[in-house]
Amino acid sequence: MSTERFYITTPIFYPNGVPHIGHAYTAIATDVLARFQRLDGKDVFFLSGTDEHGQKMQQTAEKEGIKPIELADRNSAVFRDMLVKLNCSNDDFIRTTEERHKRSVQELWKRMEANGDIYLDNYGGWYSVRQEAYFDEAETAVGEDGVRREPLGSPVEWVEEESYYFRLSAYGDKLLALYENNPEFVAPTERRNEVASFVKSGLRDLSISRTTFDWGVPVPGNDKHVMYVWVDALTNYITAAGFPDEAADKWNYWPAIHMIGKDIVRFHAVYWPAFLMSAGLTLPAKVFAHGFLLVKGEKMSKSIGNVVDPFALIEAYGLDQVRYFFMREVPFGQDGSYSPESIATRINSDLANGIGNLASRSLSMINKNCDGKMPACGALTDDDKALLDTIDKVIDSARAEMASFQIHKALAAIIDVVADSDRYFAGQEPWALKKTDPARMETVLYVTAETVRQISILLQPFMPESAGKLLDLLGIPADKRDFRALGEAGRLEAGTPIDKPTPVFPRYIAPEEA
Ligand code: ME8
Repeated sequence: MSTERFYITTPIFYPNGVPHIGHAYTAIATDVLARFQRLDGKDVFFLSGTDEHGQKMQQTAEKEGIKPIELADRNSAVFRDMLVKLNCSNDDFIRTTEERHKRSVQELWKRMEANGDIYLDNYGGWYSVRQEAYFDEAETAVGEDGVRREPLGSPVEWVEEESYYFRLSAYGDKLLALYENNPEFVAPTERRNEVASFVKSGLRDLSISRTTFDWGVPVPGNDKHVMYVWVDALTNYITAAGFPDEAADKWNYWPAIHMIGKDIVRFHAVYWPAFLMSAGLTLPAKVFAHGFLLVKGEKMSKSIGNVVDPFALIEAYGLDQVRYFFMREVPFGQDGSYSPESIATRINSDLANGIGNLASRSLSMINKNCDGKMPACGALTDDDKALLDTIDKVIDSARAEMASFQIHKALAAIIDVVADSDRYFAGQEPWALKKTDPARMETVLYVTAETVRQISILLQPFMPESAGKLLDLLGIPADKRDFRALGEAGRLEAGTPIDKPTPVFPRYIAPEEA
């Protein structure tokens, strides 16, 4: 039987600036999904990368007096470094300036053209010389002086340039049929409704080339034109699966699940499937749009000065703490707010006082009272069975929640068992049993440690390093850490040496209190 494949992507990020916490959030969530499926036995391909062409890149480079490729090289490396620092397990990192991508996007263009969906016409719009950008008529307004201006106030004039168009208008019904027949194609539901109503309101053909700048992939057969950056960018997802080499094994990863922010749903759920339909290629498996991270309820922006640097956040709180916080705190798919207080609370209540404390209490008792070895498990009482039954079944709910991208609920289901175990441990009073019934104490410690084992295995996608440390403390070998080892199949082995545990989740103390 061949292993089921699972292909998942982040958006490819614009390297015209450095990453912020929003980029990190997408990357962490996608990594959690990828790691979960890998531990669950799937053959996973996880892709991220940078989107390096377009007018904005060219303009930023000009302002800095460097070449666009120099800007792209510099900042793409920072995004790549962010993924490393976040401990993301991506299998590839694509840059749209790579040769493999040029070949792929030009082939996609040719197929759409061969299908009769690309034609040359004039593109007309209100153009601001100062902004070097077109604006929709609705975005502009005529002032008292009779001059039409764009929202930032620079004058606009009607400009026409030659442009290739994609016959998007021909795909409205097909797209609506896609959303209808495959209701899970775009998620969550609000996003699906939003794209469906956008398509229902009528699609206009899409201008897909530019002649006013040259930082892009040339249009095949007419290199006066470079491709519109979204045609170029979206195609990265098939480039990385080896397109146009559809005979190669790698192509079997396609279609992918696209994880994105809610700002770019239209591109992924309208334009992208239309391009693929036109080229006769398989559509993505799914487009899931998560919400936006807000800082104390406010949108992050450079002008407010509240943009959070992911590197600084990791430095302040620790990587796994940051990963845990965002995955647990924000209902995945909705907007979520971040504040230093909320992150400190989560770290202390769920990690330091929660799983950290449970592991250290039970393992120190084992180390001290059971000859530094995992004790044997005696006859099970109803309380023991109830706790083991709870932890043995968590994978079922976690799997179901992850399959519907309810990452926060999957994580809650796992971490909630810590409270059950704490109650069990307190109720059984192993410290009292030490004198009255040492064999019973051993069983209680065994059952508690077994719960810690399974919680740790399940926490690996969320906090890979810390969960790994917990499994090290329990002496679990590398080949017994995937989801096949959950439940009875992987029960702890009596006699395994247990050292005095080192703390995995220290309490967070704000610097001014320290
Ligand atoms: O849009 N909260 O790149 P980009 C949560 N190159 N996520 C956020 C966020 C926030 N405040 N801000 C950004 C592009 N993001 C294109 C994509 S794909 C073919 C091309 C995340 O660098 C979110 O995932 O502007 C959003 O979709 C993405 O960063 C935009 O990154």
